[in-house]
Amino acid sequence: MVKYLMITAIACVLLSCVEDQASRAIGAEPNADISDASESHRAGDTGSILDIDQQPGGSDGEGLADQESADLSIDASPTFEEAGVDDSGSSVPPPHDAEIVSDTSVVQANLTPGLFAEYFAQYRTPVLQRIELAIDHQWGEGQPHPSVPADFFAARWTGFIQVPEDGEYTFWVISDDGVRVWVGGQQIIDAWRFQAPQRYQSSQRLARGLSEVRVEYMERNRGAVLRFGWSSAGVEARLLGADDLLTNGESAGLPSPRVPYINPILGQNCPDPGVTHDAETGEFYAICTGGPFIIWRSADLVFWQNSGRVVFPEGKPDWAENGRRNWAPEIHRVSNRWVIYYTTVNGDDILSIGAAFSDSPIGPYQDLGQPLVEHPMGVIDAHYFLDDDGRHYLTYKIDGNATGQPTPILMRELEPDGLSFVEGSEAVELLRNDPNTWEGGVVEAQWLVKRNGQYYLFYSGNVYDHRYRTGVAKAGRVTGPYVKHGAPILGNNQRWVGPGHGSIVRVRDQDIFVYHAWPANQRGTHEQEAGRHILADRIRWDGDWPSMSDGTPSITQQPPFP
Ligand SMILES: [Ca+2]
Repeated sequence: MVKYLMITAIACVLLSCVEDQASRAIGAEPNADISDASESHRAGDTGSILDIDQQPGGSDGEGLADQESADLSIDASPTFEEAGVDDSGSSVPPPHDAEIVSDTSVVQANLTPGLFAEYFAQYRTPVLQRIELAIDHQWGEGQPHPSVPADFFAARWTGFIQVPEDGEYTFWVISDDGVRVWVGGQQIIDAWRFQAPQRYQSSQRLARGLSEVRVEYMERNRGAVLRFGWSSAGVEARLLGADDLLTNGESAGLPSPRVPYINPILGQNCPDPGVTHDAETGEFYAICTGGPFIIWRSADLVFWQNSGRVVFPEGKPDWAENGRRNWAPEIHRVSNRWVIYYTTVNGDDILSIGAAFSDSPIGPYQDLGQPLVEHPMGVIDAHYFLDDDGRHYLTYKIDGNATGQPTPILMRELEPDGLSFVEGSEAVELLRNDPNTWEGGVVEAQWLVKRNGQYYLFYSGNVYDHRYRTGVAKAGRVTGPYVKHGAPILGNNQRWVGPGHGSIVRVRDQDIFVYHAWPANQRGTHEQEAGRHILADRIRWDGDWPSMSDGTPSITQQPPFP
């Protein structure tokens, strides 16, 4: 954190050199570091920002909704100043309206021209804070600053507008992608969506003096534009600039803006995702079929990064055959540890279930040292379930379809450590495929939850290509009997096919189904080379059965997760 803040501060310093306006912008003593800063970066830093004669970027392909707006003359020359960020980050509370209205002159003494700008990488991580004298950004496909990525970032500007006289003012923005604006504590523009450049405006009666302003912005990818201006009977339409805007030079201390997401959440091959949420840290973890089981991590369930850790850095455990089949791992919090259940082949080359445990979700993992479940027909797709009476269970599928046999899904009670079965316990059959239905020769990839007093067993059926689907069955007791919903609850659409093999991730009171699906090709079958990407959709519990989106993977922007 400290290192990051230092980098940020230096970056701001570099910008502050550009227009030689440090004294103009910052009333407080300039930081000694400012004058010492190298100027070597400044041309690159500002080249795109100051290029104000460009038309707002058309890289999203649709151009401006209102071309007139691009012809507005611009008086304010945007410049950027060191924000004087302290080591504590953005913890300073915003000033109160009461202080401003009651004695404008006193407060103004502590204010400087411009707005306080904060940028968030991946909509979440603060990467840059600085004062900007105007919001006049035509970033195109470039980065706002070397510390800010070109795509998938958000920004917020806060401060005050100097209203010259009582009257009605029209505020306008041109934005690609989303924007929302508050003036005087009221939201006046709400265009919080991914979009090509659009112009929005809204009128507001304001009293002479200072009025609080907040602008929030989000960029997905491709072109990026944000310009913010106003007009009134006495103010010609123009950008809001240094004569209009004031800031106390401090962060508003608000959390990063939360933004919608669009599937996929991981646009690369990562089949059979086993996903979990660490309620203590708020982090999410995912592992997929294949290889040594790479452990992915995410702060928001939408942006994922390779943690750099794998479950099997040394290769397979000794009991396993050195085949390539490492399948369908799941990661679970089991009592006080993390346990990964996985499928591989035993010494007789028969699919078997193993387990490995760790004190940390990213390992290192210690293998149990022997198979946890074996079966002559092979056994795959282990899934752990903790019932609300404190009993632990493992469910798994007998891999009968490999030899034309049925595929019963069984369940057996585990000891609390999740690494052995309760003595005397027996496996109970929960579900079996019906070859005369959409399931064909397979049910598998089960995930069990208890909601509203009922047990719901999500599962996948049929061949794991474009024929794959997600179904659900329910029971009043954990051991069944389970009654099937019948039709799949998640099927194909023109963008995604074969949705299934998901995990249910519960965040606060929201269940989210995180699953894989193939990108569809033009024939409506799966795009083999693209692999199975990870998607996420909310589960609704508003009927007798759970449902998701329109019964197929969502393809439009979805609200942020809780
Ligand atoms: Ca864009």
